[in-house]
Amino acid sequence: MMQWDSLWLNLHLACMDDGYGEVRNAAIAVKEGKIAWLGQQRDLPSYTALKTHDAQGAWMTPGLIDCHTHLIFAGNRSNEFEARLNGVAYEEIARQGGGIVSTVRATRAADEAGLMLQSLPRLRRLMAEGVTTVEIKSGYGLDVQTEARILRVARQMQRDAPVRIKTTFLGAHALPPEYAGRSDDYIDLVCNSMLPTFADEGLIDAVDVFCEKIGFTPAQTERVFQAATALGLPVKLHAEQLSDQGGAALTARYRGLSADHLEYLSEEGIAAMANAGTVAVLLPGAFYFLRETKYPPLAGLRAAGVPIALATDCNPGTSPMTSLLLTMNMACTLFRMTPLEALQGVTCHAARALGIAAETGTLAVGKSADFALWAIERPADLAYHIGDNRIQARVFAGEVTFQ
Ligand code: DI6
Ligand code: FE
Repeated sequence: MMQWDSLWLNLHLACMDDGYGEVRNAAIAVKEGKIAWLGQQRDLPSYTALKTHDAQGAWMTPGLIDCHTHLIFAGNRSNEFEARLNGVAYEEIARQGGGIVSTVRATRAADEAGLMLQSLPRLRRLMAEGVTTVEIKSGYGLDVQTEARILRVARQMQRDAPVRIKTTFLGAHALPPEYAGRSDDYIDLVCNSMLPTFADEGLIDAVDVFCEKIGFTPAQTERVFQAATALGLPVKLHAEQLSDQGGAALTARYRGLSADHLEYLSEEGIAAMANAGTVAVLLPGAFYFLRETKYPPLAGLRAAGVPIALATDCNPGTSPMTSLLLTMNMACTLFRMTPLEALQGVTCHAARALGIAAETGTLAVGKSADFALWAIERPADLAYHIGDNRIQARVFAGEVTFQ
């Protein structure tokens, strides 16, 4: 006799383990926060369950995973958005102290409570769309105390809310004003002070760099990667967003978890990622908001078998969005990904991009009972609808967070 904590009946599963991994007329059981059984309802063994839910024909997917966000920051940059649309050039905005630096200034001025107050609503909007895991990067502090504050707020969010938060240190996001003209000195601070201090406090799950002409060079990126590797931390990279810096190939050399953006990714970069198992994270929100015209090489990534993940890239400058469902529609509409690829991109492939594929990202016995239930006719509906959230219930580690 199986003894379960909860059982979900009368539903269809998209397990996402092999394509959609559809199981129709299914049931799924939970014990101690993990999936204990799943299959066709007619094959249920004899059981007892403390709680039984009738899903009334809903579809169930793994909880969605947003594997690339900068969602902890203060202030916003709608003023720049309006100025640009009134004809003010980027350069003029930057000269007036706009851009990343203006968000850095606002974030440095906010305390932990202020950052939590401004950032928690963004996390909750993601969770309202069935997101059960969120990656949150630092990168708007650019000094020891503020970078630490962002990472501590991220850890606090996981303690306060029913969600899995993976933190990524992105101290090498931009050059802080006080280091103008001294980028190597700032990389020294990142490698010799920030990284060991934050790793020692257990604040970091992965390390990222913005490798770009307007960011940091491949050589500086490699210095950060070496420091991260010495601390046993995995790496990922903002790579080939605006130009080909060879960042994806560098990340593959360090067997990095993911290379992200990739509009300017080369054939060599694709091959290197395929060989290393590095996940391609595409960010259609930034592509759309910047009105980018260079598309990431989807056909090449597909042909090489590189896993493709998707994320909101939630940030105030280039992707002020908190909808992973809209991200899926953008990936299909703008990048021509299929609905299946889009759903893989926010479940199984996103889990790989965070190094947590053993824990979540598919519906499988032994994995965390992270689910989302949807009032849809087929899994493709999730990428098809625009601004029409069909969620019926969200479950994290077996606990129903809303239904
Ligand atoms: N790439 C981006 O698009 C964002 N950061 C990055 O590395 C921009 C962040 C901002 O403008 O605030
Ligand atoms: Fe980003």
